[in-house]
Amino acid sequence: MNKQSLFPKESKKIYGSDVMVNILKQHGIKYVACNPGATIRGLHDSVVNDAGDNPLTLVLCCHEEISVAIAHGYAKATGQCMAVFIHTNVGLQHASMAVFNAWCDRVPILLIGGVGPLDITKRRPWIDWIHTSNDQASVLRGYIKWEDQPVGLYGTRDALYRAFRIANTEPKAPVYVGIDASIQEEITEEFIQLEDIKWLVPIVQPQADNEALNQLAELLVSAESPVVLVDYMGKNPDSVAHLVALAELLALPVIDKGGRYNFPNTHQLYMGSEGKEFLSTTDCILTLDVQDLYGAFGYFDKEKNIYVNCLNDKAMIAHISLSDYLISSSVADYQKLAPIDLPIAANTLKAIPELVKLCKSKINSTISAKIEKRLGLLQAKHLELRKNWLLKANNELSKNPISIPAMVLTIWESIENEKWILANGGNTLILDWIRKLWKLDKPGCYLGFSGGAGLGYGLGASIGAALAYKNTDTICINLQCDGDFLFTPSALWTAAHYEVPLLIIMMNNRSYNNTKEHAEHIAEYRNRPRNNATVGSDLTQPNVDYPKLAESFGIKSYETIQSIEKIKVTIKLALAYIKKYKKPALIDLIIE
Ligand SMILES: Cc1ncc(C[n+]2csc(CCOP(=O)(O)OP(=O)(O)O)c2C)c(N)n1
Ligand SMILES: [Mg+2]
Repeated sequence: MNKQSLFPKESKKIYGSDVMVNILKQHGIKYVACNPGATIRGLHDSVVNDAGDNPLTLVLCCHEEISVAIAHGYAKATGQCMAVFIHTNVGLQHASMAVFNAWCDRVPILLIGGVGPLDITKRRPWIDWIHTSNDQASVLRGYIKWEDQPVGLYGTRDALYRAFRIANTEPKAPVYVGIDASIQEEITEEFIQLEDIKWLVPIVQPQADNEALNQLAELLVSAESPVVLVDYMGKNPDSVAHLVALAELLALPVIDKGGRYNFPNTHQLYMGSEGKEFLSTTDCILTLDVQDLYGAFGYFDKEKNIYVNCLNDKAMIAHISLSDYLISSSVADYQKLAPIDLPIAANTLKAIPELVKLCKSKINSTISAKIEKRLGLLQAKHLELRKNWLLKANNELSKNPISIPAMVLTIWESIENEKWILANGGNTLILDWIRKLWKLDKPGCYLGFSGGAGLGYGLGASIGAALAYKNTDTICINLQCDGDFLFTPSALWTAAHYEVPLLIIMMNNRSYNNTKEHAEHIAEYRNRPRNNATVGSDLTQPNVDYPKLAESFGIKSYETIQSIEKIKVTIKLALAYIKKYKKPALIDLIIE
């Protein structure tokens, strides 16, 4: 990078925020989402007046929660960090919910906050006093990986380099740097060294201990009915091929909790997300980046309101993860403590190929015969599972209102020959059916869930993913729950303005259905009328007119769909529109 290209051509003077923006560009950052404000006006000016190479695109958002959700979705779609500029204490409070989601989902985001000015002689009366907080980052402290509020431009330079490295070192997570408005606006007398590429070298990831991996290989090879449980391993998409190799080598059934795309669901060793019968009979479980390990060993019985553990006592458990390297003492997303016989701290991307090598070296003819026999049984099991899932969905095709399995199947049949990725899958039930019925066989085709289950995620995250696919022929699909949507409907403006290739299909049950289910359950338990469960959970009177709302933001929409027959034809029209005009579209679908 040469010095000339770093700063606006017309301007002879270089400002603090020019240096900051160039540091972002050095890291390959392309987009910065923001809702503007006085404490980030220096940064704002440096972005929009950048006459150098590869200027950043400012993605204007109508709420900071949307800015952060966009960065969240973008990071999952690309594996790259986005930056978000956040206007002081007020913007940070709006951003915090979405930062929480990104934290729980272990997604890197570079959050840059405007601060102050801390020097009271530089403050405007009233507003700069209200908008200056001591310890501003305290709003986020429980769910970011690192924070800094540097003093001076040199300190800010170091903080940004460090922030980027920390956010992108596994386990990845959001980081926050609060930058005094006056540092952004000061003229730099000296040129600040930017060319030291040693600051940009990526970290070498930790490999597992050799002895522990060898022990694990021994366990897996000698086991009678070993099982793999996987959840977030696919955060490194290259690890999927390694898991496929391991599973095929040993005929391991794979139970996929779906935090990311981990394993092709069409593979004969894919066994869905529950695997009750495998857990109850296995003698050895390998768990890979599973977030809720204890929860994954069983299921929650809604009727009885209890967790049922399916794991048999004799199973040896080995877990490969770096999760203990990033723990918050305030968010209990580390989950209930689970029993582990062989905990291995390592990056699964590096550990699994090494494990494959070790297992290969231990297979003899007796073990080969055992594996062969197991494979036959597992193939049959996989086919049976898929047949039953499809049967259930087909049996529901005539249901009215449209059922979730039937809807998921019909949407699949409408897009299977298109180039698509699933940017957001609504809620956990819809996602579960997607994993049962869609063909998910390429890394990147499925981006998981919100992480923190904080509503307001879907639309922003989908726009972030769709930004990554702008100017391509891939269409991002968002199965968008109505309740989640109503937290951040103004994200439609950003989708329209930046013309992202996004198909939004409203999962419109005119309800906080999850809330209604809780209300019904508790009423039943207390012997009270179930009918009142709709009070405080139904989103009716008035019904929201989503097509009209979308049109008002300049987004193409279609007549609300009430019957399953209309789904395919409407999706076809919407896809043709998105391909032709390279703009988003919305379909409103009434479901159960
Ligand atoms: C920020 C936030 N507020 C409240 C909740 C509690 N909550 C969980 S699910 C849910 C209803 C979600 O409704 P919708 O998105 O329409 O999905 P549905 O249950 O109808 O499928 C609510 C209110 C939450 N998870 N996050
Ligand atoms: Mg709903």
